[in-house]
Amino acid sequence: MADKSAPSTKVTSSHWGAFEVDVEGDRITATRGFSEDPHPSRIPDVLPAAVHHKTRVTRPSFRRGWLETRERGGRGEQDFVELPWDEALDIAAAEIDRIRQKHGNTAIFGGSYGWGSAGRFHHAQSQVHRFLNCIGGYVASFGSYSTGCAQSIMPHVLGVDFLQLLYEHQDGWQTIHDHTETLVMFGGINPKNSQVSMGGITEHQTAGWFDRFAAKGMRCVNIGPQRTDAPEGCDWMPVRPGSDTALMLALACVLEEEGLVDRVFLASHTVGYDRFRPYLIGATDGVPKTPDWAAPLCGVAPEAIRSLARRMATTRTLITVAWSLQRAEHGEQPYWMSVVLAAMLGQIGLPGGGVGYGYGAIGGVGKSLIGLRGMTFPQLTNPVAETIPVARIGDMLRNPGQPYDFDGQRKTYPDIRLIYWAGGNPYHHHQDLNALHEAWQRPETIIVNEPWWTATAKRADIVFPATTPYEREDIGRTNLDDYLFHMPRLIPPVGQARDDYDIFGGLADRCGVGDQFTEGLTSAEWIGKLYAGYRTAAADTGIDVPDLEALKERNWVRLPIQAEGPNRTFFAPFREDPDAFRLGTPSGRIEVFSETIDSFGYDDCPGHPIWFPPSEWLGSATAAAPLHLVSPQPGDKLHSQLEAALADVEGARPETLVIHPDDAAARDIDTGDLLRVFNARGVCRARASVSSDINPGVVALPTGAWFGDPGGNIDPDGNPNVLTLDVGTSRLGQGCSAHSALVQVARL
Ligand SMILES: Nc1nc2c(c(=O)[nH]1)N[C@H]1C(S)=C(S)[C@@H](COP(=O)(O)OP(=O)(O)OC[C@H]3O[C@@H](n4cnc5c(=O)[nH]c(N)nc54)[C@H](O)[C@@H]3O)O[C@H]1N2
Ligand SMILES: Nc1nc2c(c(=O)[nH]1)N[C@H]1C(S)=C(S)[C@@H](COP(=O)(O)OP(=O)(O)OC[C@H]3O[C@@H](n4cnc5c(=O)[nH]c(N)nc54)[C@H](O)[C@@H]3O)O[C@H]1N2
Ligand SMILES: [Mo]
Repeated sequence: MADKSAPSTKVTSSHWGAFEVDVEGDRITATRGFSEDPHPSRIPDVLPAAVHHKTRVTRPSFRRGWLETRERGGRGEQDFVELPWDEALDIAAAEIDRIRQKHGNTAIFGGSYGWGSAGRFHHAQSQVHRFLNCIGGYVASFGSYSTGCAQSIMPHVLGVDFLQLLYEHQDGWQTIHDHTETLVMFGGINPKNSQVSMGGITEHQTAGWFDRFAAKGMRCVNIGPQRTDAPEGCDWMPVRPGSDTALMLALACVLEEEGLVDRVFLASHTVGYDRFRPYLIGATDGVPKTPDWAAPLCGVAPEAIRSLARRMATTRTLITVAWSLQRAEHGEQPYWMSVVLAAMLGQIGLPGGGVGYGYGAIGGVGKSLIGLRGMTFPQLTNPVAETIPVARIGDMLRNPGQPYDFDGQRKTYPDIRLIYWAGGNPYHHHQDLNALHEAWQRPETIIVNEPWWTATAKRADIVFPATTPYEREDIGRTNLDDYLFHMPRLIPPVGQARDDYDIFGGLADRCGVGDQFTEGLTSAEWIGKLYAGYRTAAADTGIDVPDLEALKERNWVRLPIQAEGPNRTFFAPFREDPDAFRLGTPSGRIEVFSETIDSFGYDDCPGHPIWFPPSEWLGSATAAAPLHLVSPQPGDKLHSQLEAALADVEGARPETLVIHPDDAAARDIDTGDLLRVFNARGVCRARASVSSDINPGVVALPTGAWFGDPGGNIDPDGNPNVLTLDVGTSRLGQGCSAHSALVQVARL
């Protein structure tokens, strides 16, 4: 522990990058950007206030109705009773035991989705999963809110795990810089989002790359509802949200009409184009997918579509697609269609050509690093096989025992009696929060480990106060970054907060699996053990990393793992010899038509890409809900983290809603006005920002505000998830459909 009298400064790591922290006595007093970072994030500015905020959970707390009578309703409405740690752990362990004895481990939901914090040992999700595995397992969740739909569709189309594709088989920024002439960005590439990366991003470089692209004369086209989704200097082609597939089909149709299709590539490297082409040219449904057909759907003039298609066919073109496009109803389609369009252009496997996903979504995409094994706290094996697609939690709670479809499987929702959440905030991340609040009353018991009184903590029965990364020692190291950090313990735990490891250790002891959970090791011993394993694996790759004592001394090191020269993705050898380097699809080729998907018989995701209008988009706008709401990631924070202190900043809440001048004028709205944003699902407040950087008919309200009162009451700080639609992307992907929502806006 720091000497109380001597102020000190240390560097620590986080999902938004490294930063310096000043400590005086028991308090964090200030933060500053890290010296090696060309564009440090401002997110930690509010960190000192957040860490010591009055909304910290300071003691184990029990919802009164649950403690007294085990009553289920009333979550989110009752006060909490504080108990000493030992008694609290006794009660929680007895309840966990009761549920698993009576209903079995399939009655425990431990998916516990969320970003938690960046340190590798105190990774809350690994901690809760390991604990639950020790006591016989839990119902887990598959995929992420970020890319769940892509994780289902892309293996069928490209034969590769989507996350592996993202981090190992896409062109790096240098290759794009050297070779790409036209960068066509569906959903943009936003330096605001690449501020963040899972486990950390130390040098923020995306904006710097775009300066270099501009200097080189690369043509960068941002296709989407907001100009601000790409750096200044990019062309903006405004499209209606949810219509990208129609636009891609029209681009493909121009290639067909004008003889620009690379038929040799299609014949040698793909299967099923002959099954798709009749749909494209209208032979199957009498509707050729021409620019004239697409124009009223996507709002782009036919001539602009034609000239973009010609340019794509005659220059080295990289198509990039933001993850946001698959966080929408029928999100499978723009992802699949982007591959088909790239295949028709015939540039897949050429440097700087083809298609890529999520550049700018997080900072790690596009970095070319030599792969080094990361550091993870082993979760052990889950004896329970049941999982749900991560974004179907509301459906799971509403429909126990009911069947549903997912990626070719007929599955049944489990009957959940106990939820354990650590390191995530479903009342931030899930859609249609008023409906979730209803479904959330059903389980018998909900336990949450949290540093702050988030909306999720307030809706739990048992809340254990967790430390933040600044109150414990850890290691910061991810495969997406070339820095390694010792994250020192900077201050003592706030209140009676404990590390997740100690909370689960205490529960494991009481459930009779203490030795299995801890293996007899303290957290310091675990960190030493995991780090030693990491260091040995690094040495096997020829990379020398300091021993733990030396790393503690130095605080951080930069690892020599930057890949030299243009990177070669597996599409390059596949291009050269598709028989020797088969893809992992059934045909070994890119699947324009998938016999597998076709065999599922899904009317919402047939055997080739197809245009489906979403149930909520501008094409289905009504008088009651005439505007399309997109709810992107917040620029000034990570999801709902540090929200407590941000909400105190003068003028920061309610959250800002961007609206076009025409839509504002029709409602007599000026910048700064307080607004009511509403639809049949809910109501929230927001503050207007009138701007022509957004499409008419579209409004943008970022995620991140904490959810307030349930029910018909107005959500005060502006959480867009009171308005969003909680349906799966389709029976194939079952991803979240956050970006498909219609709303109305009025002055408050
Ligand atoms: N409308 C709409 N909704 C969306 C999206 C969208 O685009 N639009 N995007 C979705 C996406 S992609 C994502 S990834 C999700 C993000 O949703 P989440 O990952 O759930 O959001 P976070 O706010 O990061 O939640 C992390 C929680 O962990 C807590 N925490 C931090 N450190 C620790 C720790 O050490 N221990 C414990 N026990 N807790 C800790 C934090 O206080 C915080 O409450 O949101 C999704 N929701
Ligand atoms: N600062 C910050 N950065 C973050 C995060 C954060 O919380 N804060 N979260 C991180 C996480 S977990 C993730 S998953 C990534 C997400 O990365 P993305 O999925 O790329 O991010 P979003 O911000 O949801 O969406 C980007 C833009 O897509 C546009 N868009 C929405 N719908 C459509 C559509 O139908 N068509 C087109 N063409 N465009 C559309 C919107 O204008 C939106 O601004 O961001 C990461 N980066
Ligand atoms: Mo995400």
